[in-house]
Amino acid sequence: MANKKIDNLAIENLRVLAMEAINEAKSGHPGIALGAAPILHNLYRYHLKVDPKNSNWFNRDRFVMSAGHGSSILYATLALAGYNISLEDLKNFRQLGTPTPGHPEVGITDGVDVSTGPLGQGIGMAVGLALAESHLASVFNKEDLSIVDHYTYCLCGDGDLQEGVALEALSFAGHNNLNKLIIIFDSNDIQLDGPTKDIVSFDFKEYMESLGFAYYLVKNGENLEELDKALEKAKVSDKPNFIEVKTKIGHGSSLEGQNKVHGSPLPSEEVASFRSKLGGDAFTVLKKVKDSYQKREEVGKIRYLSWEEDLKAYSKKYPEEYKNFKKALNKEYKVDFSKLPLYEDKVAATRSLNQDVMNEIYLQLPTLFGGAADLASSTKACLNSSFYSKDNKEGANIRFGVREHAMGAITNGISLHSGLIGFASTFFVFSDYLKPAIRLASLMGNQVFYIFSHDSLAVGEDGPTHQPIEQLTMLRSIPNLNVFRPADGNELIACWEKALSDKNRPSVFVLTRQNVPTVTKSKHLKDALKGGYILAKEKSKLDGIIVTSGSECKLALDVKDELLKEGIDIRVCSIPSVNVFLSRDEKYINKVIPDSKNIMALELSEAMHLALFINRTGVLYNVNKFGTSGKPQAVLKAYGFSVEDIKLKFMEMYNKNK
Ligand SMILES: Cc1ncc(C[n+]2csc(CCOP(=O)(O)OP(=O)(O)O)c2C)c(N)n1
Repeated sequence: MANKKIDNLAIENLRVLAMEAINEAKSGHPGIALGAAPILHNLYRYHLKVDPKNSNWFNRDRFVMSAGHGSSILYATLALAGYNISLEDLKNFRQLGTPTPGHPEVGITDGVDVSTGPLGQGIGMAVGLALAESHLASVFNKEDLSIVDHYTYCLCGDGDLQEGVALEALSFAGHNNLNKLIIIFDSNDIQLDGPTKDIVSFDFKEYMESLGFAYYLVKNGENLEELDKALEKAKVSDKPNFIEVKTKIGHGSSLEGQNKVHGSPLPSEEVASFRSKLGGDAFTVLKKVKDSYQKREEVGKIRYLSWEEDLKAYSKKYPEEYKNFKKALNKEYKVDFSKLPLYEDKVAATRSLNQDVMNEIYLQLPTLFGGAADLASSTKACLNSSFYSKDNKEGANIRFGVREHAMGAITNGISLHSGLIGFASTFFVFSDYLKPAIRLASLMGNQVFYIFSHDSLAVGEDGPTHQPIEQLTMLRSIPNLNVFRPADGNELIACWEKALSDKNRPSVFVLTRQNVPTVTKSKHLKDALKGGYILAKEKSKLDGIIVTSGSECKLALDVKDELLKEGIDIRVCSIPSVNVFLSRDEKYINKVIPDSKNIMALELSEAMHLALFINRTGVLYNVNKFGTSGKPQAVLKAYGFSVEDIKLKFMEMYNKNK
């Protein structure tokens, strides 16, 4: 610790800035801001390897503020540390269009690596960042030159640690021995509604050690030396690290130690008195504090430049690896889709086809890194690579175990890291378990691929708990998310092409368990990229349309043939992605599905979004109750998904509209 007096001044200055921001906004969370200020100061002033003027430096230490409600103290620290956040921005804390939103958001605030706020998610994403670092280090580092080498720090609170996703992620980190992960626990014994003793009773030391972590206790969170020692030990530890720091919520305020200080501003007079004790005007930084942080900035710059030197040496000594490293970092890998197969009469489950397609893509895009929640053999989302483990960090397949929620959060961390694209896989019905992480990926514009198989009632024997009904609707309603439900291998390839081109958007692939025939021809492929197209045109007059997706495409084509025998001439439109289709211009959408009578939206799901394409003369042929256990064909028949039943319904609509 360089100068205790200046450190204390800096911490007080940070506290006052955070309080002023909260009071100006008349909202925010003073409790953690006051309690955890010494932790943030210590990290940014002494430990984090960052260059604030080059905040996206690949080899920087990552910091995740999992307790995202502590944004005020994070922003104040980032402003002091030299990031592109001004004191004016602090004044505009939580206001529309500012870089200082209510909770930290990646892409909005300079220096924020991860969007946080939904408690627990930050811990999962930190695990993903640490996992990405360890994998990339083993892929690119050489004995004489390390170009990937950083820590991942995560600050969390009681709330984070009570979430199931945290336990899933921490047990994953412990098992895989992610020793460059440093979790710092703001342990203040208080949460929003009251004392933590009313809610949890486990011993953190035993808990964390049992998960495979090294545990350190900092008895007094105000004691920077104690904190420093723990951080220094953590940095050389051969295990993942958990530092429990005893702090006081609302430190130094009239509400210190009370849950009331968690989330409401302090009286203005109290904030004014904090400021007058410190000196200077509101929203200012003392010169000594500024100078001290300036020194740190210089250190950061030197470390960055030294890495650049290493990289230069690496490029000379290992030109091929360097080329790949740069490509990975800049997402410059181009997949040549003409190298992928064209399916003609293949009959297979789309989950199996996906295994082939993904691996073809993987040959050209070696930055894929992910796995399944103990279902790789069923979902078939598995790369032609080995499995990652603490002894084989080069493996590109991850065994997430039955930890779906953490799998979602961890893959977010992987893709946010840069250099890798994460993928996650499970049964479609269990996409519910990843939903908060998928939502965050979409919000962050984070390119992650979700491979969900067993996509409908056709799951059969496993019954209603395993038969998705409402999941398509849930996912299709999330902004900035591609949801693909391809009919066959050719549509699947088109979906991948679109997913790969959307570098700031996650994509969901919804795949069948059961075999499906190839229904498309090469002429359809360009149109499939548009998210929706005419799969089978009417013969001579347009008597009606079936709008459908995935496995129901074949059903719709058979219904079309049957209707033709009755003199009814219909069109079949395949919509592998509603969101992609709706993003096309109106002219194209109307060309594919003109607003007309007799449109049936057909899907083995709740299908609310397909109903967008019908008017009051149309029919939504969907599933609006839970499924049932039985042989797949029997279940489908029982729920009306047979050619005969659909044909009858179509004719009923047609005759009614005559
Ligand atoms: C998943 C989720 N649930 C609930 C909340 C609302 N919330 C924000 S902070 C908080 C209390 C957390 O307590 P703790 O981590 O101890 O924070 P402290 O009170 O110490 O600041 C709650 C319930 C949230 N942000 N995310």
